[in-house]
Amino acid sequence: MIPDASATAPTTGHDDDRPITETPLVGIIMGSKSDLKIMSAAADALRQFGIPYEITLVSPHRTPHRMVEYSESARKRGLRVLIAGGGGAAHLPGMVAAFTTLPVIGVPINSTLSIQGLDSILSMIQMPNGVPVATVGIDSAANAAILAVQMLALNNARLADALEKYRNTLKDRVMRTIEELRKGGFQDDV
Ligand code: C2R
Repeated sequence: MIPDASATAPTTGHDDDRPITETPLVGIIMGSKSDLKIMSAAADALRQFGIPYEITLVSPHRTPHRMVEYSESARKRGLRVLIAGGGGAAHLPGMVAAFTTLPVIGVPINSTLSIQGLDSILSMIQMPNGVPVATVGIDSAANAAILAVQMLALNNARLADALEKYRNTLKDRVMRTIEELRKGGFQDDV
């Protein structure tokens, strides 16, 4: 079993017609412990949606064999989506994508050695045709998790409903802010 740490949560996150299991559906991996402060946001978001996940470190250059083993075993172990974060020469998402046909979401990280995250994002986005990585914004680990939930919601009505509710909370927050601004004298045109 590859992961060092795993976390599971009950409730939703499974095909409607399947029994609920605690098997991780999303694998969160990153190049270094120093990425955790960013990547933990992905874990937090998955927990909010009740998605069982696993989280561990995999470095393509420091632990290349572990990377291959993790990627090749991911589907067999029941994972459906992988979220891979890295800083600097961030080859993790692309190389993981080379070893699995699971969807891979890349999170470029503005780490200590990074050139403001630009090197990381450029290492991820221009993948060769046939081996895509869905790259989110720099440090956007929460968005990576939401994208993973959207993928899982394709065949899960409960998750789709949870996403709808989540979107409504975003809308409500903006509408409340507009009301507060108006109370403070802000005049908008709509
Ligand atoms: P350290 O703090 O461990 O030096 O890592 C990590 O993702 C992290 O953002 C600094 C940054 O280096 C990244 N990292 C890579 C690789 N391994 C770690 N780019 C690799 O093998 O490509």
